Amino acid sequence: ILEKVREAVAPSNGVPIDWKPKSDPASIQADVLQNLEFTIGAPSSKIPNEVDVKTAYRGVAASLREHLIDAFNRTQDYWSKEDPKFVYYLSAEFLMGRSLLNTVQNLELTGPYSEAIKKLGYDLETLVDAEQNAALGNGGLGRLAACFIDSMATLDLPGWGYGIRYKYGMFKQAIDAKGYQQELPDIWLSNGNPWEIARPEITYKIGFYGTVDNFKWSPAEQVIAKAYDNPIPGYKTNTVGNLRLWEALPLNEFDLDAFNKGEYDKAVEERRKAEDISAVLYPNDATEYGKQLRLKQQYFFVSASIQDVLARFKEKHAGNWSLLPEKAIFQMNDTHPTIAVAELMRLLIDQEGLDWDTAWGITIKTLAFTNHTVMPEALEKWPVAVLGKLLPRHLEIIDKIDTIWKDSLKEKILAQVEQEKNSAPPKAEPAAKAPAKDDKKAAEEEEEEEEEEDPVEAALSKYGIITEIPWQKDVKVINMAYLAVVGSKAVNGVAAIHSEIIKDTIFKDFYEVMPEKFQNKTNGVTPRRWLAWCNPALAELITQTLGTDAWINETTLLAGLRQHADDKAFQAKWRAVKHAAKEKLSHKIKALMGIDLPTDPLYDVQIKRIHEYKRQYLNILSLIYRYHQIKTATPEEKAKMVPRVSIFGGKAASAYYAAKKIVRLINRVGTVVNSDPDVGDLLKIVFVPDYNVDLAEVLIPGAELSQHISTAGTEASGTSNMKFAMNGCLIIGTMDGANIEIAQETGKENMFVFGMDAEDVPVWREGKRKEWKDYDPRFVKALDMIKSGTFGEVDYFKDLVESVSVMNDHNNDWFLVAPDFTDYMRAQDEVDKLYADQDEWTRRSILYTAGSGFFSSDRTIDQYAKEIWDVVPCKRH
Ligand code: B1N
Repeated sequence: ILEKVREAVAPSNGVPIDWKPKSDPASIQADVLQNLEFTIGAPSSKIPNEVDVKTAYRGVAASLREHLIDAFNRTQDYWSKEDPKFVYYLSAEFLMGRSLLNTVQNLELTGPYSEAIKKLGYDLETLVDAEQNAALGNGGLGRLAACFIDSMATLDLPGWGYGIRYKYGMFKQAIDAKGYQQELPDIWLSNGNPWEIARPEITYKIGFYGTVDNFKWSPAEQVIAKAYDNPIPGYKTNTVGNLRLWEALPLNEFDLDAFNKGEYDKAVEERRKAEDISAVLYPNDATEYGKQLRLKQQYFFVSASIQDVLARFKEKHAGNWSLLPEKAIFQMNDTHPTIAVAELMRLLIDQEGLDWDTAWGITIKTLAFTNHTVMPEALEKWPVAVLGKLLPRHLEIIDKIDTIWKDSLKEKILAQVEQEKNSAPPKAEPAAKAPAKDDKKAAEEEEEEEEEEDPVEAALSKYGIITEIPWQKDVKVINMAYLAVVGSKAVNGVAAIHSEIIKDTIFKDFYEVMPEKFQNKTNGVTPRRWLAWCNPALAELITQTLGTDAWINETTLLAGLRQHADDKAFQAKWRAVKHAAKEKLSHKIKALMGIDLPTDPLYDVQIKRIHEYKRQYLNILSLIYRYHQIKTATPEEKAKMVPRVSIFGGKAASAYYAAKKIVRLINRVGTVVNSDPDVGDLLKIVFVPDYNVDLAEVLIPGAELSQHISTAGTEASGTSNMKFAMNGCLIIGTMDGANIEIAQETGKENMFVFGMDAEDVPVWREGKRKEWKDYDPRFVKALDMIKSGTFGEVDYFKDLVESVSVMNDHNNDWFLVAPDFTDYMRAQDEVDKLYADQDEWTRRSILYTAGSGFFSSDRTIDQYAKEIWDVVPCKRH
C-alpha cells in the first residue's frame, strides 16, 4: 500500500519522492524550522531566535523523531516480514535518562545537527540540557534494562522492551537547609515527550478482582492498557528497536449519569482508579512493601504485554501454539513481572483452549528469569489473601503449579528420606525409664507426636511456592521467585559471585533438583552512553590512540590501550582529559549548589542508592576521622596531606529511616567541614542532590576514585563500578558483586581492595562478632565526634551511632561497618600514597579503561541471546 501511495504522489517526471528524511545541515535546518512552527506551534514571528531553549529543544527533537521513525518503521516492517524469534524484556523499570544526545549520536547525525542548530542560534549542548530525565526506574536494575535495549538494537537482535509508562517517575530529591532529604514529584511529561509514539489503536483489557466459576474468571473491574512506543536506535546500524510502555485508562471514560446528579467525584472515580495504576513508580530500590497497587501495576503491564505478543503470534501462526517457544521468549527482570508465569498459563488455557500439560510445556520454554538481589526484603512474597482477591484465577493456577511441582519431586524425596533413615544411627533407647508422668501430660505428648510432620512432607515444604512465613504462622504467601524458577527455562544471576551465591542460598534446594537451569550473565553497560557520548574528549583520545573508533562497538579493543600505559606523553594527555572533566564537574556543582570546588584535589565519588548494605556510612565515618586529623595536624603534617574532594549522591527510599539519617549525616558533616577555615582545600564534602542519570554522565567522567564498598555478599553486581572503570576511574572496593570480575580484568593489584570477603561474612555474623571488641580507635573517635555534637543533632544521630557500636545485640551492625573499618582505612592510606605519584596513578587509570571491555552490555546481551534466548540478529541492509 505504501509503495502505491508513494507512486501516486510521485512528481510528474515519474521519479518517486524519496521519503527518507534528509541528513545535510541545510535540510535539517529547514526541517527544524518547519517542526518548530507546525509540530510545536511556535509563532513564526519568534522562530528561531526568540523561542526559549525548551521550545528549541522540542523543535530539534521533533525533527530527529522523523529520522527515528523512518528507521523504526523500516526495521519493524522487516522483522515482521522475516518473522524471526523475538525476545521481550519484561521490566517494571526502564531508567532511560535523556534521549536527545543519544539519538543524534546513535543515528550518526551529530555533525549535521550541531551545524544546523548553530545556524539557528543555539548549541547542541544547551538543548541537550533542556531535556527532562526519563527516570522510570530506581537505580541499577532499571538502568540495566535501558542499557540492554540499547545493546539489543545495536546487535540487530529482534527484541522489544515492555514496561509501564509511569506518569511520575523516580521522585526528585531536595536537601533542605538542615540536611534532610525531601521528596518532590517528578513531573517528567510536563514539557511533552517527543520520543514516544502514542498508539491509541493498540489497547488491551486488563481485569482485576471478581470470581472464578468452574475455571472461568469474571473480573469485577477492568481497565484499558494503551500502548506507547519508544524507538530505540542502535549504533552503526539501521536497526531501531522498540520499548513499548503501557498507560492505564478507564474502560468507561465518564459516568455522565452520576455527573448529571451532581456526584462529580463519583463521575470520575473510575477514571481516577484506573489512572492510578500507571501513575507512580514505587521508589523502593531493593526493598519491598507489599502494597496491593504494586501487584496491580505488575499484573497490568505483564498481561498487556503477553496479550500483545500472543495477538501478533496468532496473526501469523493461528492455532500453532507449539511454535510459540520458537518465536518468542520473555525475560523477566527480577520478580516484579513473574506473575507472567500464571498469566501465560491462563491465556493459553482459558482463552486459547489448550490443556494444562500442553500449556505448561510451552510456558516453561517461553519464560526466563533474572534474579538481582539476595536481600530478603526484596524477594517478593505476596500474601495469598492479597493475590487471591485481586487475581483469583491466577491463584488457582499458581496453586496447581505448586501441587504438580511438589508431586514431581515426591519420588526423589522419598528415596532421599529412605536413604537418610538407613544411614542414620538407630535412636538410642533411654537408659532408664523416665519417671512416670501424670496421665494428662503423657496424653498431650502423644498428641504432639501424632502431629509431627511426615518426613516426606517436611522435606517437600522447602520447595513450596506457596508457604507459611516463619515469623507469621498461618499467613500463607506466594514466593514469586520460586514461582519464576519453576516456570522458567533458565535462571540467572548478574555477576559471577552472585550467581554462585544464589545457588548456595536462596535457591539452594531448587538448584539441587535442577542444576541445568542455573546460569550467570554478568551485567554490562552501554559503552555508547557511558563512555563515548558522556566523555567525548576521552573517546577522541582513545580513537586517536587506537587508530579506529571500532572500540565503541567492540570494547575488547580497548585492551590496545595497555601498550600505551607507560608512555609518559600519553599519560600527560590522559591526565589533561581527566582534568578537563573534573573542571566540568566542578562547574556543574557550582551551578547546582553554589559551592566552589578546587580541581587539583583527588576527586572521590560514591553515587548510588543510599542503603545500609552499600555502606555510605563507612565512607562518611572515615571522612569524619580525616577531618579530625586535619584539625589536629601541625602545618608540616598538613603540607603532606593529600587534598580530597568527596562527593556523594543518591536517594533514600522515602520510608527507609536509617538511609535518611545517613543522608542527613553526610550533609551535616559537609556543612561543618566545608565552612571550617582550618580545613581549606584539604577536604571538601558535597552531597549532590537529586542524583540521576544525567548527573552521572558528568560525575563519572570527572571521578578519579570511586567507592563500591558494600558488605561482601550483598551487592549482586553493581553497574556504576563498570562505568567508572571505563572512564579510567580507580576503584576502592570490597570483593563483592562485579568488583571481583573488574579486579580480574584490570588487575587486582590496581584496585584498592579491602574488607572481609563473602565467605568470612557469615562466619563473622554467626560467631566471631560475639566476642569481638577490637574497635579501631579512629572509628571510636569518629563516633565520639558525632555523639559529642560536632555536627549537631546529637539525639537524631543517636541510634545511627548505636547501630554500629553495640555488638551484643544480634541485629546490630549487620553490615560490618565496625569490623571492616580498619582495613578500609588502610586502603584509603594507599589511595593517598598513590595519588601523590601522579604518573603511577595515571598508568593505572589507563589500565582500568583498557580492562573494561568485558563490561559492555553488548557482551552481556550476546550471551543472553546465545545461551538463553536463542535469538539471532536480523539486520535490514
Ligand atoms: O540490580 C542491579 C545490580 O547491579 C545491583 O547490584 C542490584 O542491587 C540491583 C526491588 C530492586 N537488585 N534489586 C533491585 C530494584 C527495585 C525494586 O523495587 C529490587 N535492584 C537491584 C542490576 O542487576
